[in-house]
Formats: sequence, structure tokens, C-alpha cells
Amino acid sequence: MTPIYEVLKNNNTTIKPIWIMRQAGRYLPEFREIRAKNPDFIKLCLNENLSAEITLQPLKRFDLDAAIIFSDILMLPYGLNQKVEFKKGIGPILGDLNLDNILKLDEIDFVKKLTPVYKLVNLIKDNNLTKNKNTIGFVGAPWTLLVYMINKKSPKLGLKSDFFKDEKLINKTLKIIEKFLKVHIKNQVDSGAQIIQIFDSWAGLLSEKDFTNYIYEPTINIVEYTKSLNVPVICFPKGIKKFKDFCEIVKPSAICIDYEVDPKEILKDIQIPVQGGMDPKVLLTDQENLKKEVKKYLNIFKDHPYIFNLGHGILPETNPKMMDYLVKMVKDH
Ligand code: 1CP
Repeated sequence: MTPIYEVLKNNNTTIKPIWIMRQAGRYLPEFREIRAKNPDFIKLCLNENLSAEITLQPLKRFDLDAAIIFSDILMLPYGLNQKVEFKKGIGPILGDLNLDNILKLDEIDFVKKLTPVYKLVNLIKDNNLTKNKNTIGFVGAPWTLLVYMINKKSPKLGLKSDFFKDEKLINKTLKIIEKFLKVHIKNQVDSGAQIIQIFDSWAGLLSEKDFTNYIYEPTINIVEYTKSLNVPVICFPKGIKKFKDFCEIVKPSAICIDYEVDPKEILKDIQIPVQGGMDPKVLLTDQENLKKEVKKYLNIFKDHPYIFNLGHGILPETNPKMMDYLVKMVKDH
């Protein structure tokens, strides 16, 4: 069994596998080279050969235990015919959400539009570089996708003031997201994804009174569906404080924690396997400090099923040498 499956399925505490969020990305010069020649990000994601090459770039350099497919959570609104563009220095910009058109969309057309993503999964699963490693597929959580689809841009400066104005639109959109997330997950799994991670990057924007409607209920449905396919599902509800409640209610196979979470509190509260936590900024410091921080996480979780990862994506300014040092240190532990 692969090291990550040992942790997720057997609760193995003796091995500490490692993969890194955004392990394929801008901190690697070989990624930047491909990216410079492909200014249209969506088109790049829909080129399965280039996306496969990018997915495998970090595995050629580092002894990671998983490949996460090179794609984006915003491929879902793209598949629903909402315009999605990535503007340099700004981030994603989405077009108007036309609910009437989306309601008419059938599954076959959605799958057709995203077929290159599924071909990519297949290429990764069958590549020699992923032997005895896992291929991870992913989706955005319903709430985070709703945020992008209604806000139409990154909410990093806050949600638009009238975001919650049209309750009917919000509820209908959530239902559509849920339906097509299942289709997207099923197709990734059928193409060879062995684990699904659900990114809820903007969970922290909500107050706790809204968790039931926007986080728990829609996420439970996606988690149960993924488990019914016999595939472990890792949830990353970034920015929430109540991880114990989240795990008890949503019941993912593992929980990924962000860098603001106290790992000792998590250890006290949570029985399921844990992933991640270390602040990506640590990789911008020096080897001594990195060593200290890595040891902290490995020590805290020494008797707990744990997958090493960061508390958010690796930063573009990271020196690949620090990543190399990190992976070797976790492997030698
Ligand atoms: O060159 C570039 O500018 C592209 C940067 C980039 C990359 C490398 C984007 C644009 N997406 C990706 C790939 C990506 N996105 C992966 C690849 C697999 C990996 O190696 O991990 C994954 C898992 C994602 C998921 C994703 N996309 C999330 C969830 C994780 C997170 O970072 O919180 C989110 C929020 C997005 C939206 C998105 N896509 C890209 C950007 C810059 C953003 C964030 C914009 C914002 O701040 O709102």
C-alpha cells in the first residue's frame, strides 16, 4: 500500500508521508518557463500533455508521496460556461453568472468541456514517476466556488457588499455546484484519482452562524458521495476555528489544517488523520529554522496518523533548495 494510503486507511503512525499544496507552481523555474509561453491559464489547464508535464515537475526533483493534478478549482465554473479569466497581477475574473443557461446545461456537455482534465489524471496515474505514490484529484468546496461565482473575483479584499442580497440565486447556485462537483469528482476518480482534496479556501469569511448552510450541509454531501466511491477525501476548511465540530459533522477521511491552527489543540481534539499546518513562510527563512519547525510538527504528531504538508500553498518566492531540504528532512525522520 502507498505511504499516504497507509496513513489514511490504516491509521499508520510510523510513517510520515509528504506532499505539498501547490507543489507544481511558480516557485519552480521549469514551471515559469512553460507558463511564460502559455499566457492563457485555462488553455494551459486544458492541455493535458503540458499539464501532465507540470504535474510531474516536482516529482522529478523531490521524493514526494503524491502528485496533485495541475488544474484549478475554477475549472468548474468554466465547465458551467461562466467566463473565467486569470489576469496577471489581479487574479481570477469571472463573467456574469447566467443561471437560466446553467440550468439548461447537461452533464454530457460539462464533461466534454473538462475532458482534458480527466485525460490528465489518467496520464499521471499511469506514469512511472507515480509508482507507489498517490494521484490526488481535487475540487473547490461548494462555499468557495459560490464565492468566486457570485463575487466574480477574488474575495481577498472582502465580499461585495450585496453578496447575500439574492438568496434564491445563492441557494440555486449552491445546488448546481453540488450536482456538478459530484460529476467532476466521479470523472476524476474514474480516470485514476485515488484521493480527493476539497479546498475551502474562503471558509474563514463566514461567521459561525452561517456554517451549517454554507459549509457543513453542502460539504457533507460531497464528502459522503466521494466516500461512496471508495475514495478517501481530505478537507481543507481554511480559516475556521472549530475543527472539532467540522470533523464531527462533516466526517472527512482526514483534515488538512492551516498555519493559524495550534497543532497541539488539534491533537487533543481530533482522532482522524491530520495533514499540513506548517506556515509556508518558514520556507523563506533558513535551514535551521525550517528544521526546528518541521521537527515541531513531526514531534507533535508522532503518535498520530499524519501527512506532512504546509498550512497553505507553497509561496512563489520559495527557493526550490529549501523545498528539497524539507522533503529530505521529512523522509529521513
Ligand atoms: O502562473 C500563475 O499565475 C498561475 C497560478 C496558479 C496555479 C499554479 C493558479 C491561479 N492556479 C494554480 C494551480 C492550482 N490551483 C492547483 C495545482 C495543483 C498544486 O500543485 O497544488 C491547485 C490545487 C489550485 C487550487 C486553487 N485555485 C485554490 C485552492 C487552494 C488555495 O490556494 O487556497 C484557489 C483558491 C484557486 C483559485 C486561484 N487560481 C489561481 C489563483 C492565483 C487563485 C487564487 C486567487 C485568489 O487569491 O482569490
